[in-house]
Amino acid sequence: MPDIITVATQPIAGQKPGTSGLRKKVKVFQQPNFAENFIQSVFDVVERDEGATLVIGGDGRFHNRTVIQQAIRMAAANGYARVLVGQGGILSTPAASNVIRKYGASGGLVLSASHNPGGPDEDFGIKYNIANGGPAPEGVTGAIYERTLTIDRWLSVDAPDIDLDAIGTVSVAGMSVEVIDSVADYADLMETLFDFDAIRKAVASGLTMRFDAMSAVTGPYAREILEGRLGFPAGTVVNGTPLEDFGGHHPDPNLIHARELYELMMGSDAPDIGAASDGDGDRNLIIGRGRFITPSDSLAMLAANIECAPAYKGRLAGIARSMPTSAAADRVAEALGVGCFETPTGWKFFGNLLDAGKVTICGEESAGTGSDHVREKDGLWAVLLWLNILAVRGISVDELARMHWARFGRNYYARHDYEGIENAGADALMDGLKAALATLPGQSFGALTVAVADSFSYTDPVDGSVSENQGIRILFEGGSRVVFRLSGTGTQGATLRVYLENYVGTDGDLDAETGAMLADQIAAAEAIAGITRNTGRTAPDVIT
Ligand code: VG1
Ligand code: CO
Repeated sequence: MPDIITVATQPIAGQKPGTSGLRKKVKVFQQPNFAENFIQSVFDVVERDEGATLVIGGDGRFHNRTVIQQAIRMAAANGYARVLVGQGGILSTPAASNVIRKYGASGGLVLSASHNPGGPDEDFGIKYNIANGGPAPEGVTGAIYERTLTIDRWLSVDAPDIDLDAIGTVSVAGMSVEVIDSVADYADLMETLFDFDAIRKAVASGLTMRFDAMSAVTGPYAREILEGRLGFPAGTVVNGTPLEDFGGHHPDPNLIHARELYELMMGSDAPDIGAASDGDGDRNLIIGRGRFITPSDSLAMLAANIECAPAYKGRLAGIARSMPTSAAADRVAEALGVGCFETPTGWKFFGNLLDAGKVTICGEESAGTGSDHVREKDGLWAVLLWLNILAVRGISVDELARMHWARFGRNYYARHDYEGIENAGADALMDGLKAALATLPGQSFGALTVAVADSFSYTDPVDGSVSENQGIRILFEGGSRVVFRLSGTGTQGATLRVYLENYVGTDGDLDAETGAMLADQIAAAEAIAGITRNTGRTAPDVIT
């Protein structure tokens, strides 16, 4: 046993994990004991055997290396036998999920605040993933939080920082620490899933793309796979070097923060496909030449064409989507005769369904798509599946989208975000909605009449756990809807998300402007929730 140092501490308020781990300003994480309290709380409550392996990696943002060095010392003091850490402290979120699974680790610490900006004055985050490679479910995050309320000491060892940049194995107070190649295992996994030969042939015959890594974690992964293994020319990947502050940008792959990519794709020099990924590599943006694909549509289109990818041929068990994600995927599930599941927001709710073999592909409207190959959403995976489908079918993104809508109809969809609003106003808005639920059915707002209004509650079909209050749903007669929820990933004030959806059948207008198709729903959302009255805002900050 190493000499263990016991450091006295006290509980620190505000360590409740949100939608995806604990996210705070870097300055908050830099307070004495803040990160240590949380990490020790994890080690105190999570399941593991003697001799357990822990995976550690992050998205490379400011403060990543500092926390990794401390976490390694704490792991040694807490009885772990082995730590696997990505070179330079880098592991994308899906790559970390893969490493946990591949090497039989008991879990992992994923250090990321995802699409939130990075740097000394921006955001940092810590998330714990369990042995299946997925985010800890609510039972575990709840136990971690409870522990942060009573913690009185954390454990460490007297050991210097290790060289995170040198691949190889070192000992830290008797615990083995392996610095591993961040990319190789992940790239090998992708090669087992997709028809790389077909994609290589398409590239050789002129398929072009741009991948914007947004100066975040996917740069090295995209270069190795797209330029290295698939033969896209050098320069296909732009902003490919991970920076601690993401070059001062939000590494959020949407039409606002990936504006340059969007403009390229709408212009006359557009390549066949444009794609981007977020801070930690689990989100994806897909834009064809002249055609943006909403994440909800992307899930449906990928599911409908998943047969093109060798690893999925003949084994699509089911499709899961988060509640606010559009119902486009449900129509595909119905047509294919496979299971269809609606979960609360956050990837942790997909884990049980994937483990039980009930679903093969999952997605969220927030640009997350993934499958049972890991237990996280996976940005590059989605891009590669799109490339695989385009290569095998020999069609463009736009053609594929039009064919899809002609067969299934189209779910016009948008999300309006009101960011950094006052907590009091946000709570008043949600409380007002809850209080009005019983009286809404039958009421009309402009052209729309409410059919059903409820607060979404989910019972996990595998373990029976219940998660309540997962968003307010207003379903209108005719099938359109509005959903309201508060974000669980922000670090300042509250963020209100309003999700808008309107389905048009195959005989309707399948190529209209989204804003126009949602005008009635937008007006109804304001009338029902009093957004301006409660938030002081007359327009959303971000529309995706
Ligand atoms: C957001 C998204 C949600 C996603 C979560 C984590 O959560 O809406 O779909 O799972 O971020 O994604 P919220 O609570 O802010 O709406 V990531 O790429 O930030 O790890
Ligand atoms: Co992310």
